Amino acid sequence: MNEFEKIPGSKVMTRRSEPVLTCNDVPYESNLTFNAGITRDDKGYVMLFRNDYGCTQPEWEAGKRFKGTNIGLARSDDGIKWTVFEKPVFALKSDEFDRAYDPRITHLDGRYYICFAADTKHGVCGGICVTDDFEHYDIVSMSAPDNRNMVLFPEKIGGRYVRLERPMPVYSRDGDEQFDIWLSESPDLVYWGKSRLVLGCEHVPYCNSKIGPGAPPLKTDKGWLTIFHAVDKDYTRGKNGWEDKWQKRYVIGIMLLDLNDPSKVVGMSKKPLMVPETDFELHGGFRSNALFPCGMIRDGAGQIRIYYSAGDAVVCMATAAEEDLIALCCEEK
Ligand code: BMA
Repeated sequence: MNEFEKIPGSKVMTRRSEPVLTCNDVPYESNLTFNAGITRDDKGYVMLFRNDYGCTQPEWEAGKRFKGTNIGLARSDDGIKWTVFEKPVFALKSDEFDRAYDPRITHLDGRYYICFAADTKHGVCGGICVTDDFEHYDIVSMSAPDNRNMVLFPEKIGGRYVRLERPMPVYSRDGDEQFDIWLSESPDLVYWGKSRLVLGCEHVPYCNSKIGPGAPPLKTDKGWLTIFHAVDKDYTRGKNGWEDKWQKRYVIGIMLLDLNDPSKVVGMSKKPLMVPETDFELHGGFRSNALFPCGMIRDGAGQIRIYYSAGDAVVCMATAAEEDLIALCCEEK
């Protein structure tokens, strides 16, 4: 059964009752399929997903680790039933780069840009690459470390390309992983600057740690509709997932950013949009209790689809009416 069902606690979201992608759908080595970027082209829905491979839960608990991470490609006619291509399409492995992960896709100027995180020998960088066919990828830019969770806006604003990003200031910011959402601009997608704060994690009432941008924002009359993840840490939490302890909970938040200056928040829901509630969100993942959104698109019938990962293990989908999401951001300024 993979039917829509209303889950109590989410005011406006309707989840699918089963994940839309799991490692069982992947024709190559795969253990965790998650953090998927979504777009549409003239052939249908396109998904790029993170694939961690080479380790099972019992092996992990016995001390083994993953062999690696690559990025897989899947296509779908309806955005629900996905067919995974025979081979992964992207990986970064060199003397300096360990892996690329968490792809977010933006259709911009007729091309597909993918923001990704890159683990390097010298820190975590935010990368941007471009593709026209989802087979060949050229790297356009790479940030200095530590930075990740980048998303590109789907058009220039004020004559410049704009991205949201999440630097990780460990030296200068009090507290335990107090990381915020920032914005930078670029004339050419290569050189980035004019960086400024968008949202401090202390301004999110249900968060006591870091936040980060989720999916490329959607333009609406009321502003850029923007989702993000927010983390709360609770040191009484014990094992929930593969690791000995997993004390974080990742929830999804939503806000509206100013159309002309998206560094300004014009409205934000003071409650999370989604929290882990279903069985597959609460149990059985690599890091259970974690919702991590990387895709948000319109379905063409007034509904917005949010693609999110549950437990760093599977890709899931939930929908809401666009007007309900906007109202949530506006009603609780
Ligand atoms: C974040 C990133 C994501 C991951 C999430 C939950 O910090 O590492 O890739 O999905 O944590 O574990």
